[in-house]
Amino acid sequence: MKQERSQALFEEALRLLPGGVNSPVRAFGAVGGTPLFIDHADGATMVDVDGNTFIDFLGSWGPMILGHAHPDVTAAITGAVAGGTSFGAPGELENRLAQLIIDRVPALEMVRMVNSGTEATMSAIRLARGYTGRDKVIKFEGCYHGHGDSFLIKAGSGALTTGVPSSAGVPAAVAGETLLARFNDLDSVQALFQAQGSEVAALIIEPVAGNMGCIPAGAAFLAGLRELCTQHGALLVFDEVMTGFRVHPQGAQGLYGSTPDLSTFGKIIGGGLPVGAYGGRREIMQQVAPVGPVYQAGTLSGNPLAMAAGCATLALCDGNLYAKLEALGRRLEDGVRKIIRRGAGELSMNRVGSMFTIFFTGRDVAGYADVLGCDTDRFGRFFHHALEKGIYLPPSQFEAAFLSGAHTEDHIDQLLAVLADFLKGEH
Ligand code: KE4
Repeated sequence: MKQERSQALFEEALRLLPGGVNSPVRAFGAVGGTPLFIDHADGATMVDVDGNTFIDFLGSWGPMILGHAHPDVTAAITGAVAGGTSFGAPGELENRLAQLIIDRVPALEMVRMVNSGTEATMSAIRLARGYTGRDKVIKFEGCYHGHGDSFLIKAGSGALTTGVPSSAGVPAAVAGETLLARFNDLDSVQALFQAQGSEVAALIIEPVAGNMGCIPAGAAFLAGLRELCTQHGALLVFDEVMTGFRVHPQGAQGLYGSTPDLSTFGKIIGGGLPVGAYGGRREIMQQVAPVGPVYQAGTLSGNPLAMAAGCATLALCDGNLYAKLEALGRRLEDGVRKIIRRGAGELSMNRVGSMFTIFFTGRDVAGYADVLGCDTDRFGRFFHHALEKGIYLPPSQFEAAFLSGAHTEDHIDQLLAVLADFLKGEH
């Protein structure tokens, strides 16, 4: 595969940007090789600067549920841009997108728009702390909620899994306010609440994890989290930045029938433009400035172009789209399971709707410990085998892949053929 232009641009980028990228996972560190510079994309395909065409199963890490350059989204943005790009004052489109989100998620009475998923989760935790007057936060090993200090935490050696920084620059004092539990392990949560429940402001979870690969939470586990949070007066926060309007018209909370106290969103609600949001019951959200004491702000929050793209995207997230995504996802999963049954090699798969991960392990993957058993070198070889065959997957075993309304059965069959070919080549 020709890569001269990507290589030249990457060498230039290495002089300009840390690691040559504006977000670490794009640097191909987990799979090796030179990251491809994308020139343009349309529907389910992306074309790089060397003219290589790929079926895109990354979908920009989740936002592109309609596929790239959907004409309605493009028209909404170009229509809005003619009227100016930012005013720093309220605009009607902010009401429109807020209403679209609130109408779809029963647990929401109010939302606040921000510019990224990280801003949404950071703000939701600050709000939970302000609302409860408590400082501790419980999160789960393997879940990612953006790069806020309270989330860049790994389990410490302490008996109560008090957090320690997983990144330089995170103060130990901040890390000490984060407690770590194990995904799909209610006992690990119960132990934390029993020991420090009166200090816990919030428990935050990806209801379908996407950042250790795709791992759905068990329904009983989520129900148990709801009970524990209610019992101890902590807020239950669903981080739906990835799952929101991805796995169900009402997000994962609709899929599971759960009712979190706060929810965070991103990705799809911006249709590819920078948008995040957090929301919940009115009595909680009224604690947010300027009406309440919890401060949060942003120059470009509610930006008219981003609002236009989000409104156009959500308007098309209808029953037909979710039915199509489920049919395509089922076709893919059936195909992978058939390959697994043929005993082609140690392989596992999780899928929720149009979000999935193929794991290179022989074990079922229900939590972080299972993921750590994956053969990441084998995944790297598969990633590059697929790339050579015109298939663009997330460049890490610990990520979720996505389908869009622009994918077809033929795209699914091409991915299945590439997987089967790779496994055959291993023997
Ligand atoms: P952003 O700040 O990247 O918009 O959102 C942070 C975030 C919050 N919560 C969840 C559940 C998320 O998945 C994310 C971001 N997801 C990653 C993909 N693993 C974005 C890709 C990247 O970091 O470049």
